[in-house]
Amino acid sequence: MSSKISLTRYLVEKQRVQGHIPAQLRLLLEVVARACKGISHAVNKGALGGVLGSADSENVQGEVQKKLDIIANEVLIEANEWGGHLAAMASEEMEGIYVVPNRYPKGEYLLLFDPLDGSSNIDVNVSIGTIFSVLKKQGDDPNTIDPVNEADFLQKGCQQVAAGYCVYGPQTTLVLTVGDGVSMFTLDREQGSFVLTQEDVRIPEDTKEFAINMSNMRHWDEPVQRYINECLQGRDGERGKDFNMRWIASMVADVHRILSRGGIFMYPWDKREPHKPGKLRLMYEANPMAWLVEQAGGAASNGRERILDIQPKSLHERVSVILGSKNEVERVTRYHQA
Ligand code: AHM
Ligand code: MG
Repeated sequence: MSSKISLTRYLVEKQRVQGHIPAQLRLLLEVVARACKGISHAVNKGALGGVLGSADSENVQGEVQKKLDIIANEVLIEANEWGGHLAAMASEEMEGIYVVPNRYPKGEYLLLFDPLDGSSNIDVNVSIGTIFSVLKKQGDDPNTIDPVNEADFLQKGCQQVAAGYCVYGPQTTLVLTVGDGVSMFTLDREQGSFVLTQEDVRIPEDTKEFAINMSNMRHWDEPVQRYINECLQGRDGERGKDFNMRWIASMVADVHRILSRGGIFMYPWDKREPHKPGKLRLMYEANPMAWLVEQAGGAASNGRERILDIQPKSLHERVSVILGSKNEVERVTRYHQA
């Protein structure tokens, strides 16, 4: 790339030259990126900033919150509530939706996020991230008609208008789609801005790398057992090739690797908590990642249907997730239909 393109310029061009996004959405994405920059600085400081460790509280899912979960949630809310581009927000860390206070102007967008994904990695200095999804409030003018409520959020993933994540790893990288491919931006700390470092990201259709928490193997359903067993048999088995395995326990970091060099990621339903469809959350984890992966030529399924086609019934709904290189995801889906 001859001259550096900042995220701001990239978005302005998407709005002005290509007409792909409205001004309000451009503003929203810039604000989310600014918030991610703030979270990245906090993550970077670690123990020096007093941000490590538990917060002695639980979120709506009954999970113990880390200090950084709460800090990241606050950074995202404070950055986004006053700009006039949003009607409301929803987060993994908040039970109900957060309606933009009446003292601020309201917009037509809805923002969902997992403020700090991979929380178990915070204190051990392993990559973590922020995942976000943007929907448009359906129907009427948000300034005059019905107040926003949870039902406005319950839209299928295929209705997202923007989605992305920011991974806080050796580099801080923001990955974004507005429905015309996937672009990556690396944070230039000296300049304080995200710089475009990869456009038109593509996931290879085939792979020899899988990501799953193997310690749960005995709890999986038969189709997932079958797929992983075949991978483990390597060149001596059905697949005729050796597979490699990676599991970072931060979905953001695992998906980032898959967008960078291919692979398949799975967090399937398992028998530990049979009443839950999976561990990961549909609306602010699976949907944005599924759209990014599809936009990069991959596939995303719950084993039975395309993730982006699932009609959400509640904000914190969980889902089984299988995503990544297309041919592998289709194979696992076939095994579920057998
Ligand atoms: P979190 O949002 O509370 O951090 O939980 C989601 C994370 C994913 O990032 C990751 O894929 C998974 O949980 C790891 O779970 P496990 O520790 O069961 O392997
Ligand atoms: Mg998460």
